[in-house]
Amino acid sequence: MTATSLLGEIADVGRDRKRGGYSRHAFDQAEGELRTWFVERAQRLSLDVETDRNGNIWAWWGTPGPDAVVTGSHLDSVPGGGAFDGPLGVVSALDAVEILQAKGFRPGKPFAVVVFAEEEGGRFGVPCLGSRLLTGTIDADKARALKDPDGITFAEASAKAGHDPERFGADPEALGRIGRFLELHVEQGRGLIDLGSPVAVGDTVIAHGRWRFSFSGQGNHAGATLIGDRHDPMLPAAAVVGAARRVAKATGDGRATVGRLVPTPGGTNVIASTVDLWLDARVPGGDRTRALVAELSALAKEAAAEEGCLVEIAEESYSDTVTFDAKLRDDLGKWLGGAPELPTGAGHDAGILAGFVPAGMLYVRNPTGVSHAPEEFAEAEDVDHGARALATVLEHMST
Ligand code: HGY
Ligand code: MN
Ligand code: MN
Ligand code: MN
Repeated sequence: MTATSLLGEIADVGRDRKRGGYSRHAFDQAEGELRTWFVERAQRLSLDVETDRNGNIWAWWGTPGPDAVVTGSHLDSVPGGGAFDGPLGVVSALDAVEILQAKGFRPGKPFAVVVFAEEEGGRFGVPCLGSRLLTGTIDADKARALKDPDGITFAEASAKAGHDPERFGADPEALGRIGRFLELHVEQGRGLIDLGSPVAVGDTVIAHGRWRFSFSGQGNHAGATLIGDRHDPMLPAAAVVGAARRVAKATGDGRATVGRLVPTPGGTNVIASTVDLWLDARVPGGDRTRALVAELSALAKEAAAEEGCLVEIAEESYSDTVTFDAKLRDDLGKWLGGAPELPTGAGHDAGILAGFVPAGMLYVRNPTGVSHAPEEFAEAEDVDHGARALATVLEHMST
């Protein structure tokens, strides 16, 4: 494909998935349309498509088998996300196959393009749900019971989309086939802008996790209730939001975000009875992420007690710092003529798989440096450069 048509396809995929509003699991109708797009695009390349027990979609170039070269990413998005986070990796993987097929290359090993389900955790709350299930790093019962903001469970959503949630769980056969995994992804920061390079090789993913803080107080009348008679859960919640920035800043390189805060019942003239907020915390190295969360938890309990409220804090997901396979990382750099290496603060399916198979990443420059927002972008020539770079390294890996 030409760079422009490649960019156009990514924009189309990105737009399609936006129709789903907040991120949807691969089983959901919005993702269903994306699945249809992926299956049709893969079949045009004579790839054989199958969906595994956990809803991840595999497009095989030749017969599935051991020591497979696997590349791909995800199609789901965050609420209000851009078009490139996920689709760039999937479209580039298909384009890389097209490039290799056009030059008459045939892989000397089993080869697959994969789309992992629910990577953002935007619907069911746990990121990389499809790759965590595949690798057995999330309990299948816990996964089945995960609820979306409308109270629909992952099991219900999956069954509605024609899957059997009872089959969820570790898939040693599918995992055992992967020889090496490589994910191409749009960069989600300014690294490549500052390096002045269109492509970089990933080296680490910093530790990251999500915690739910549930504050409960006394719902009441906004006008008739004197300040001294209030137990307003919004107060300790607000204290945590402010402290998250202060505590993260104090670590020097940590990040803490409250992007989602839900008061119940949520009336303008009603003092909330409960307030739920979700903390996304990420600090490079060691146990510093959990230390940051412990500091914020202590503050939350103190602020809740001061307002005569209660608080419950639950860890919803956590991933330790990941370092990608050193040999693959070095080979990628060599095959790409010395592309720079880049750490990332964003989580990826490659980060989950890195705990089980040699995994690596390639990043493509994002000239805005913005991600998880509509401004997320990649120039046509960088998109094209990324797809060709992916084709180059996949040829080496598959020979
Ligand atoms: O949240 C992340 O780090 C990634 O974009 N899923
Ligand atoms: Mn993302
Ligand atoms: Mn992503
Ligand atoms: Mn990812």
